[in-house]
Amino acid sequence: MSTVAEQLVEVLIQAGVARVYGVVGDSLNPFVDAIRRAEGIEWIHTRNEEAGAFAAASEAHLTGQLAVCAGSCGPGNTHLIQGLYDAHRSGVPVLAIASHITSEQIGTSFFQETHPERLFVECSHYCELVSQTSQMPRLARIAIQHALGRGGVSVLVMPGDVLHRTAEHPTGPSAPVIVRGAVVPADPQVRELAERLNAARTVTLFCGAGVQGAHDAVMALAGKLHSPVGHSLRGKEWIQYDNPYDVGMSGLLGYGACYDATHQADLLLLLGTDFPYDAFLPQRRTVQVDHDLTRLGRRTPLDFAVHGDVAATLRAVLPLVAQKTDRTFLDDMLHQHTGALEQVVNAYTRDIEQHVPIHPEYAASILDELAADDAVFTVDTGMCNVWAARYVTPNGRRRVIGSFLHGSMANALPHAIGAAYAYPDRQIISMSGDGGLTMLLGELLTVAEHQLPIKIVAFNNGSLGMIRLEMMVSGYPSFQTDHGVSDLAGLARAAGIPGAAVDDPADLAEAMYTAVHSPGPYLLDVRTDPNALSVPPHITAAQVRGFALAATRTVLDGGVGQMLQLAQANVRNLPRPHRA
Ligand SMILES: Cc1ncc(C[n+]2csc(CCOP(=O)(O)OP(=O)(O)O)c2C)c(N)n1
Repeated sequence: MSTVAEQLVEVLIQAGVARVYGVVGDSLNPFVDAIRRAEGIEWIHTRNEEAGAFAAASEAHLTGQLAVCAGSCGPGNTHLIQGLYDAHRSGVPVLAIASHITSEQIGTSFFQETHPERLFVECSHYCELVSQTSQMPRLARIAIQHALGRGGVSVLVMPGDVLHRTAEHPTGPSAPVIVRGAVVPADPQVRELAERLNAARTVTLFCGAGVQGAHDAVMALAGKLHSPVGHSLRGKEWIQYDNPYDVGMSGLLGYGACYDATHQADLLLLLGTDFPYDAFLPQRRTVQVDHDLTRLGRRTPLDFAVHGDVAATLRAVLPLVAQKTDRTFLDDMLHQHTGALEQVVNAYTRDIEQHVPIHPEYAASILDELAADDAVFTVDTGMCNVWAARYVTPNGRRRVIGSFLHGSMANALPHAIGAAYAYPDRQIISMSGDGGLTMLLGELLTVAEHQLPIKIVAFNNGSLGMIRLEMMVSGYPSFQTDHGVSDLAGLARAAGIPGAAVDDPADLAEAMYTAVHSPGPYLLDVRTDPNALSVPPHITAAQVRGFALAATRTVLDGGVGQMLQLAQANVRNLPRPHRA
C-alpha cells in the first residue's frame, strides 16, 4: 500500500502537475520523498517559499493550468503567503501543500506551531486540514477542483505524520475538469444590451483581462458602434494590438484619450474588467459584462449588467446591433489620443541618447525593440509597471504579467522562474527594480542552479523609485527611499549568472542585445535615473497635488514608446480627413 504522501503525489500527476516549487523540511519530508521516487513530477528548489508560490502563480497565470507549491510547517508556511495572495487575487489556480506539525502536538504551542487552516483563509477559496488518512485522496481532489473551478488558491494542510501514514483508500483514477465551459448570457439580457447599444449615440468600450480570447468580437462591435476602445493594465495584452479604435489606458499609469472617451460617451460598456480605481470611472451611464456575477456593479453604479463571458456575449449581441453611421466621436477621440501622446513624448525622447543617468524609458523602449515576438515579460511592482505599460508593445503573442492586483514587490524574478518552466522555449524577460530584485535576491541562485535562461533587465536607480515619486507628489520630502546603487551585475556574477552593468546610454543598445540574445541566464544592470517621471514639464503643481488627492489622470504622463506610432497610424488610416 502507498503512503498518503505517495497518494497525494499520484493525484497531482493525474491532474497534470509536472512540478512542485518550494523548500524542503521536516513535516514536508514524506511528500518530498514521494516526489523523489515518482516519475513525471519534479521538485523545484527555490531559495524562499515566497518565490516558490510566485513561480507557481506565474505558471498558473500563463498556462491556465493547476500549479503547485509547498512549504514546511510554521515559517515555511508563512513564507508562502505573499505569493499565494498574488495568485489568489489574480484568480489563477494554485494548490499549496502546507505541511503541519505532527498531529498529537497540535494545540500545545509546539515548536513552529501555527494554525495554517486559519492562516491561509483570506488568500484561498479552500483551506482544509487533513487530519485522518481516510480523508484522502478525496480532499486532494476537492482542493484541486476548487482552485481550477473558482480560479484561485487551495491549501491542503497536511501534518507530517498523516503524510507518512499508509493510505486507507485506493487512489483510483481521476479526471479533473480543466477546461472551462463558456458562460452564455440569457436571451432577454442580450436583447436589452442590443437595444441600449443601438439607442446610445456614442459608446466607448473599456476592456479588462476578461477580453482574453475576444479580440475579434470586440473589434467587430467597435466597428459597428464606431466606438473608441480603452483598456486597463491587465486588458492591454489582449486588446491593444491590431486595434484601430485604441485610445489608450486608464488609471494612475494611464495615457492617451481613454479617460475622456470613457467620460464623454453616452454609454460606457465595461467588458471583462474589475478595474479597481473607481475615481477613473464616470460613475454613470454604464453597462457591464462579466462572467463573474459578484463583480457586477462593484466599481460603479450600473444602468444594466449582463452575466456572460465577453466573447460569448458579444457573439450573441452582434447580430442585433445596428451599424452606426456617425463616427465623429470616434475620430475625435483618436485625434485627441494622438495629440495627447505627441504632447508628452517629446519630453522623454529629446537627447535621450545623451542623458546620464540613463532614462528608464529609453531602456524600456530598446528592450521592447529587441525582445522576441513571443517573449514573456514579468514585471516588478514599482516603476517597472509604468515602463511595461508604456513601452512593451503587445502583439497577441507576447505575454506581460505582474503582481497587478496584489501589488507585491519582488514578483518579477520568481514569476520569471515559473514562466521559464512553463515555456522553456520562449524568451523570458524579468523587468526588475533594484528594490524588488534585492528583496528576493537569493532567487538569482535558483536561476543559476537550474540554468534557467531568464534575461533579467534590472532598472537600477538605487531608489525605491515609485515611493520616491509618491512622496514627492504628496508633498513629503523623499525619505528612506534611496539607499545607494548596488552592483547588481557583480552580485549576479557572484551567483553564477553572466552580467554586465551599463551606465552610458550610448552602450545601451549593444548591451541589451547581448542580454536578450545570450543563450543562458543573463543580468543586465541598467543604471537608470531615479528622477524619471518626477514631474513632467506640462504638469501643473495643482495636478501634482491632485495625483495624491484626487487621482488625476495626467500626472504620470510620460513617454509612451510605440504607442504614439500606433496611434498615428490609426489616425492616418481614418476613412476621412480630420475635422477641425
Ligand atoms: C512587499 C512590498 N513592500 C513594499 C511595497 C511598497 N512599494 C511599492 S513599489 C516600491 C518601490 C519599488 O522599488 P524598486 O523595486 O527599486 O522599483 P522602482 O520603483 O525604483 O523602479 C515599494 C517600496 C510593496 N508594494 N510590496
